[in-house]
Amino acid sequence: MARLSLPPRLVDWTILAVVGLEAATGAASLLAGQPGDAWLVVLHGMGGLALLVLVAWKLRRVRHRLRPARWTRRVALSATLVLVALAAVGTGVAWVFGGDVAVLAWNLLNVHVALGLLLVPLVLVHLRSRVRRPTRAEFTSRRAAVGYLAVAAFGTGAWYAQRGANRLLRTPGADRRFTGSRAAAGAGNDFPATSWVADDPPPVDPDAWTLRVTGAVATPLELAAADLPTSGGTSDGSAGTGWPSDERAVLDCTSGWYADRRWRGVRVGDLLDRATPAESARWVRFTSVTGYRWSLPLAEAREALLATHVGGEPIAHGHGFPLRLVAPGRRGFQWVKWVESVEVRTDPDYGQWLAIFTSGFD
Ligand SMILES: Nc1nc2c(c(=O)[nH]1)N[C@H]1C(S)=C(S)[C@@H](COP(=O)(O)O)O[C@H]1N2
Ligand SMILES: [Mo]
Repeated sequence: MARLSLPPRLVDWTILAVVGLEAATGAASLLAGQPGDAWLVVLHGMGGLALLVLVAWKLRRVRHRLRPARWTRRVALSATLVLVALAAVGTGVAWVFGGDVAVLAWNLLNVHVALGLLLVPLVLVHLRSRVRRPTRAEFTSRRAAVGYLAVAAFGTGAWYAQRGANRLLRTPGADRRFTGSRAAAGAGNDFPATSWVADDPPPVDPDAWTLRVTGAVATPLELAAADLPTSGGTSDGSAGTGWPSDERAVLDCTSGWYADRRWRGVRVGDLLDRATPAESARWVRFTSVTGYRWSLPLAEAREALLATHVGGEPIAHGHGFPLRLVAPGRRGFQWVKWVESVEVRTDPDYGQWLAIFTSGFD
């Protein structure tokens, strides 16, 4: 492999490009909820494995600088960078093979994300120390072509080898969803209760709680808990109103687990029909008693559920009693719990990206 190496400057620039690719695909994978997004996660895995080759080439070239006698602050930073990069790839690989090590309150996937986030500033600082642009001749050389082929072949080959080994050995990583999440055991309410950051409200008193439907609607609504349908209706909504509705959907948390459940509740479209959205309506925003919120495009929101039940049981407090959003095809962090407000909007809500981090702090 060493003999296939890219020209030195190309190694450096390619490491930079691949770290950028990993950051982008890693971030995007947190939003990936549809099977059509699976390629993002595959590319992320192949890129991470390819990084191993590039780092090996790089280390071969600079290892003489890592002798303790010659350590400067800059070398220490570079050594940290290498360790963080290898740890990021290592935790990713360990996760894929079903590794289950908890570091304080964090699982391997959380640690992987944190290392990945740390890598970006480290690379940027490192970049300031020595940037030399590759020449055109280096780029178009035969050596470059061979080197890139070797990188791509290793990333792809190692990824398929990983998948084969996982299946063959039936590791706990073998039944991952395309997102990388593993099945949470249990039925009904028996799956992890998670908050994105700090949300931890006291139990919602159903007698004091109401659901408001407001915004760009002809008839704003206010429903009490007793007004929510809990039984009757049909599973597919075919018998007219579809109130209440049933749906099987997968709650897939970005911290690496998923729960496949039947949910029962109010189809948002049925709720909106009662309120009559304006012509200009485009978005529907769901807000929790904690201020946590998320919005969906109108057509998608109509298909979502506001669930009162999971697997035949009333939804427990930890999972969002009395009402939680079930947004099939969306990631868990978008499934707002303890919903008290549905607002029909004409424009998107960019502030939601901040609210999911800050809600619960007060
Ligand atoms: N109000 C509110 N809703 C929330 C969250 C939160 O922090 N606050 N966390 C989200 C995240 S990150 C996930 S994965 C799911 C978890 O749902 P569960 O606790 O029922 O498993 O709820 C989502 N809904
Ligand atoms: Mo989550």
